[in-house]
Amino acid sequence: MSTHISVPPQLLLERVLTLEIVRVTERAAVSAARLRGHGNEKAADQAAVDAMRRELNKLPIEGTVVIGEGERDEAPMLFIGEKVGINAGPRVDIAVDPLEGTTLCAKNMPGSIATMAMADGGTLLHAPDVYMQKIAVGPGYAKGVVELDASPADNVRRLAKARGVDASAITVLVLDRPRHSDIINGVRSTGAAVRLITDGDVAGVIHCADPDNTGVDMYIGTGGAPEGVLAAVALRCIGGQMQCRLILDTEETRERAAKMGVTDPRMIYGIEDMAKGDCLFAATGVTDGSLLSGVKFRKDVIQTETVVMRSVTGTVRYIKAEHRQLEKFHLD
Ligand code: VTB
Repeated sequence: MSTHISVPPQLLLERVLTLEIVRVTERAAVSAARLRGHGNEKAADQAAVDAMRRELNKLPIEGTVVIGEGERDEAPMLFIGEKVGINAGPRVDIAVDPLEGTTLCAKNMPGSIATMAMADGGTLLHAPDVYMQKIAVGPGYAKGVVELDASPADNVRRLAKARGVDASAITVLVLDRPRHSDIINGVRSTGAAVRLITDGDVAGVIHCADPDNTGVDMYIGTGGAPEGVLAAVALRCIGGQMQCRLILDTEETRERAAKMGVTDPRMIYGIEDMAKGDCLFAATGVTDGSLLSGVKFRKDVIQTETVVMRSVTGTVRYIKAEHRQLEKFHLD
């Protein structure tokens, strides 16, 4: 396919595509938001996936989905390996979570987002859809200030010391799951606070990057690996530290991971192991949340709020958009 684009591919990824990926997450968010509170997770997710795929296929990229809705057999769209874009332009890796927090959206609870990342081709970790242990803190600490294999109590103390505060001044964000009871008890044993979330650990990790405004100093727990890679891209742009390990506790998961190039099943991944090239990250609020406002349907306007980040400069932009050509959105 021919293209009239004469912008050098590198510049495209660095700058021009920044706004393009905003369009993608905006459209996915609007589509999902129409189904907010309808109690139907699948329908909301499908709407976001359809919209995201449609928009991705308009972009001047040769894109490959490396983090997607799942592996080909179980995901009809935006599956890992799917090619997206107009097949002209820079070769890029795409990571998507068209509706992060499907349950939050279905129940119309705070914190669901439409999110994606784009990176130089071959630079994102190809993670299978398995669980991943994660720990994350924001920028400004010495490398290794907290560690995945240290105990939660130890990590709280180390972080408190680095901040020059008492452990009781630290808040740790944790997914509310029975599997995290030891983490929760360990954190609380130091006097630190736990903030529990029911879903949405991409936004959860991002909260750590701005503790003064979010009140969250650290994220600890086991969530999805795809969400881990997306969060790593965001922290790559804004700064911070993350350590993660895939949970490959069965022959089947180890085989799936091996097929994607994972040679050491016990490897601890830092941010640069998950996102080693230049990258972009965007997320649009679906329901209202502490990071982003949700989609608002007004009489003649649809309003969205998106955060978009670039690793090259570390620029973080919050884009509040008012969409007036509503007929375009009736496709969704
Ligand atoms: C997290 C969270 C997601 O899955 O990754 C979580 O960020 C982990 O899995 O929003 P379990 O729900 O199985 O514990 C989600 O909640 C999405 O399902």
